[in-house]
Amino acid sequence: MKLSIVSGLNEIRNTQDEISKNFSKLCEFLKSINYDGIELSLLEPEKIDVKRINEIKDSYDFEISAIGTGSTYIRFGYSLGHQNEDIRKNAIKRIKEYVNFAHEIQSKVIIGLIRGRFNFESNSKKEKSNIKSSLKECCRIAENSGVILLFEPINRFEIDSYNTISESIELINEMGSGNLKLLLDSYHIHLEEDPGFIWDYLEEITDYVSHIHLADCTRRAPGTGHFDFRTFLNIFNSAGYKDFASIETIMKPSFEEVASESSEYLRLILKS
Ligand code: LER
Ligand code: MN
Repeated sequence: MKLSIVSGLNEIRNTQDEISKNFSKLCEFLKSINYDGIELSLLEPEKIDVKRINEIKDSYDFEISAIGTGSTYIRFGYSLGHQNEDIRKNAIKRIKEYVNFAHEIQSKVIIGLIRGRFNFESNSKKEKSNIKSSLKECCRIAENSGVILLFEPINRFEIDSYNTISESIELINEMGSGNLKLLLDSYHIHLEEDPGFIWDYLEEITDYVSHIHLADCTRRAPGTGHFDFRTFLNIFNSAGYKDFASIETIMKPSFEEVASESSEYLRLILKS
């Protein structure tokens, strides 16, 4: 299992030189504390000089584990489940940009918060149907570029549908695309899944999983709360999981401290 952590590049405000310099600094720091890669949360990937990013990541022998897309919903209001067709189309257009970028840097694209939330003009049934038709288009885009999409079940306080793993797997099966895989986030598991059955259930579905997010039950660094990371990660290790586990937490007291402490704690767990 490889280890990464989420960061942004501030591609909206920064110049190409600033983006490259920051990315290079991030790679150098993370490499020095035993990370294998970085997950990038981006708003406009097309603004980034992908050739320079590739050169920097290769010079550190580093990977970009996944691309986060949730800011498209938060900043632009575009979402895959929206009742307005133009807004859905805009979200799909943005996914195309993310997929192009991911193709260039050999990464994967997350389908999480970009599903959106429904408002008073819609309802749960309509939202699900909109998500399904949008996701079908996203799958075709991903298939044409050979990029994996990572569908993330997200807790009910942040999003209205596909909160649980089983609902998400049902959707993945229905989509029938080899390019649509599952992203599991320990924080959402803690909030949504039945603690009595979750470990047995996870053993059954490891083949669907192609990315993992790690945060403790307070959404702080792993090891600061009571989520059982040893049991969780060992299920995937025993199943021969070779993809990334990525730290996605509140970065307090600081990004640097969360990164170092999480790496130390998780490397210890993964060894034992
Ligand atoms: C995104 O990966 C996620 O987990 C959401 O809860 C947004 O933070
Ligand atoms: Mn997540």
